[in-house]
Amino acid sequence: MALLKSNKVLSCLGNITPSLGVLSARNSSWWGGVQMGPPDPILGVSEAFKRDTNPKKMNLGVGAYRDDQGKPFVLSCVRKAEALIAAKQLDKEYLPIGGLGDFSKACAQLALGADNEVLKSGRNITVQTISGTGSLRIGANFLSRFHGGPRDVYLPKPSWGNHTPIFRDAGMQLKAYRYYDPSTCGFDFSGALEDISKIPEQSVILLHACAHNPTGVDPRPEQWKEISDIVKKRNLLVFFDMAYQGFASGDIDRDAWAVRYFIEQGHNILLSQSFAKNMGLYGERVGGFTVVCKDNEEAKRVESQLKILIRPIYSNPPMNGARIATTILNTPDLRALWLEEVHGMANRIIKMREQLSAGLKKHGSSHNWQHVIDQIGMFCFTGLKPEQVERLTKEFSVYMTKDGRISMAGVSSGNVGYLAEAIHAVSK
Ligand code: KET
Repeated sequence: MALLKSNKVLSCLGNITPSLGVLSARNSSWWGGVQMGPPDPILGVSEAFKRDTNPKKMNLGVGAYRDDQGKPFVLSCVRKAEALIAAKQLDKEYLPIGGLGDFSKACAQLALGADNEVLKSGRNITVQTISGTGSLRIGANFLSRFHGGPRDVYLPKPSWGNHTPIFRDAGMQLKAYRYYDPSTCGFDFSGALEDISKIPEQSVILLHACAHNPTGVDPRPEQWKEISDIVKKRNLLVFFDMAYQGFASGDIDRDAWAVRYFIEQGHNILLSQSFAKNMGLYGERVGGFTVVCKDNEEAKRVESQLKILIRPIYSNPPMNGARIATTILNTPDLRALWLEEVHGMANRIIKMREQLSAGLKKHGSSHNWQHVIDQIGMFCFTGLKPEQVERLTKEFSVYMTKDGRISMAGVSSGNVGYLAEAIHAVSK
């Protein structure tokens, strides 16, 4: 009886037409002024790729490593570290604001070298961050709040597309220095030196530590030395972005050379690190942010402010990826396996560069594609024009960023021939 009654009540309520007041509240809009924004220049490419039904489609947009079957690649050292961690049945308590202490230590050692004077004297502060992007943003926020010099950040031209919004959203102003010379598809050394020598003192300069994105062009050691001299003369604050340690040469230490050289030369740098690429931990979001300070006392003060900055943004970072990276870095067998695997990934990309260039020749391309081989790291800055990129996508389902960058990490023995044919077709 009671059930019947309540059912009746419910059906009654269902028949009630909402009053005008309710209707208008529902139909009125808070967000009428919000305009449709454009898709992200890099991650938007992956979205478009997913919608394409062509079985030959290739995603050469985002810099994410694929194996030679074109499949996402989880490193064996990662699988093994995960098994070790699972067996420990660890808790899921909050990490400290600055993240897992063992991770931060291992992360700084990896970049600076374990015997670096900076680490021995404790004049660095390294915090665990939400991958490289989170690290850059924490750094940008820190600059915005505490850097006494000009609010200008000088980026290489071109730079990773996300650098601009990261610093801009943190309240910094973006400027640029010449970096890439389209006529040689190489480093514009004299242009860079000339521009850097005119940067107002105490400004911030962003340098890609290795495997420059998107150009794949790095300064040589003797060029880095001159850059360091000029940067010192201008008294600039250096922010290194190291998202590809190991991907340039296949050797972790060689790829950290510029960072270590600058520190040796007395630059108290800021450093962003990412383990997305070199450990394949993309979605785990593992990174580090380091400030090299004058001394340990300064490092302590900076640390206190980094914590104050991080706490209201995300409170503290996630633990899983940091545990994986720490286990790999601190377990000798796994670390050795990791170094081998990094080498393997870098080598596979080099092979693809050679095959792509050979394929273009085979198809009779009359252009000089030497830069496909010469450029390093994950990307090739092809020099293709936006119209050619558009044709590659429309006619061949080859997805890449509009600036002509292709992620070589997405090329495999199975599709390199098709890519060469497609590039030749739109560039002949
Ligand atoms: N710095 C550089 C130079 C960089 O290329 C990336 C990622 C990052 C930092 C940050 O990566 P994270 O996953 O936050 O650690 N670049 C690739 C992915 C992306 O755009 O998000 C890319 O250029 O394809």
